[in-house]
Amino acid sequence: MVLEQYGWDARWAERFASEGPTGTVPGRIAADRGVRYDVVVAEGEVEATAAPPLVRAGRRDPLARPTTGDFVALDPSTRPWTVRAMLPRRTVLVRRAAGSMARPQLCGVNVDDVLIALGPGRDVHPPRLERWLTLVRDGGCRPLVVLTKADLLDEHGREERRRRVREVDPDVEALDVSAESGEGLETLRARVTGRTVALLGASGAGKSSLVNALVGAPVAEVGAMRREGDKGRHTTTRRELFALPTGGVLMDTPGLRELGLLEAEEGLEDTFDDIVELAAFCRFGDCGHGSEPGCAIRVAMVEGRLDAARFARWKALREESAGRRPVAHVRHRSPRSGRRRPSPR
Ligand SMILES: Nc1nc2c(ncn2[C@@H]2O[C@H](COP(=O)(O)OP(=O)(O)O)[C@@H](O)[C@H]2O)c(=O)[nH]1
Ligand SMILES: [Mg+2]
Ligand SMILES: [Zn+2]
Repeated sequence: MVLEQYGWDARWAERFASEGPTGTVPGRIAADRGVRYDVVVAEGEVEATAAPPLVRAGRRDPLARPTTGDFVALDPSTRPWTVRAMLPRRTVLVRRAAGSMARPQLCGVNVDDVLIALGPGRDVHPPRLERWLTLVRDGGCRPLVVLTKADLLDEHGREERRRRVREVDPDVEALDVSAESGEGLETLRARVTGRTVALLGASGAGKSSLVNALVGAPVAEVGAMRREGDKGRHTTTRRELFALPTGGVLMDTPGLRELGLLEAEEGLEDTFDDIVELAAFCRFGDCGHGSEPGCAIRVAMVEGRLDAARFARWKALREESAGRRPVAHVRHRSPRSGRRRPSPR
């Protein structure tokens, strides 16, 4: 049965038997396109829309709206099929944005494990890792730290990276992997068999490479950074749930991708607080820290109080997040959801 490849198990079957309305069949939402859903059912994949009561519930409370990863009860007699009910979620990954935007954003549901991808170098950033671990555990999911690009590190480098992770959390599971050499992939595949997993990590950490290695096909673009205008380009054709050939389900939703990026962005000011402090002394509030007169950062570099390489890293990271700013703006215009989707009326 196809649905079994998408995480259906005895516990879900039991839930469905007791809560599924008469005349419905079970399914799992594989892609959320706003008004329409792609749903995996026993026979394959169908298109469906939510029944009006579910749509209304979702308007009142965005977290109540069925989305990718949800197990649902469907009426197969309508065209498209109708999502009549949603089975209670096992886990809920929610991003609570800091500041004025109080509305929590639903990032992923029914995810068992979250793979936190950390690359070599400065990617093990303690405050950020701590935030991610908290977020994952608060959602009811299990974190698994995936130390990517292991082929780039010698034994000393690997031990150092593991040590940095242990310092944040001595008990979290951590695994060295390399999409390049294949190291650790068998262990990872075995570990995620029978589970629904999602990936979290900063851009460049090696998530897409890992997705492709796990799925066994180039479903994710490697080395691709989202830029202004990219958003939504693929949303009409993209799958968001992948059945892994070795068992297990991989979830890759825009909400999850955004979660990693935004969290990484917020961590930026913690890491580079010295630079942020200096920038406050620049003459112009919008100083680009180039040739502007009265630039406190340039003066600090000239006087040797600020390492030029460190400044360059900060600048690169900031430009990276600037490329993603439109995402944040969309969130403002449409606080009910992080995605640009047609309003469900
Ligand atoms: N050496 C090495 N490079 C890798 C590995 N995985 C990814 N990369 C490289 O790291 C860069 C970012 O990878 P990508 O998968 O796009 O990261 P993402 O931004 O997290 O999705 C690309 O240039 C990849 O080729 C790996 O296991 N080993
Ligand atoms: Mg990627
Ligand atoms: Zn400046």
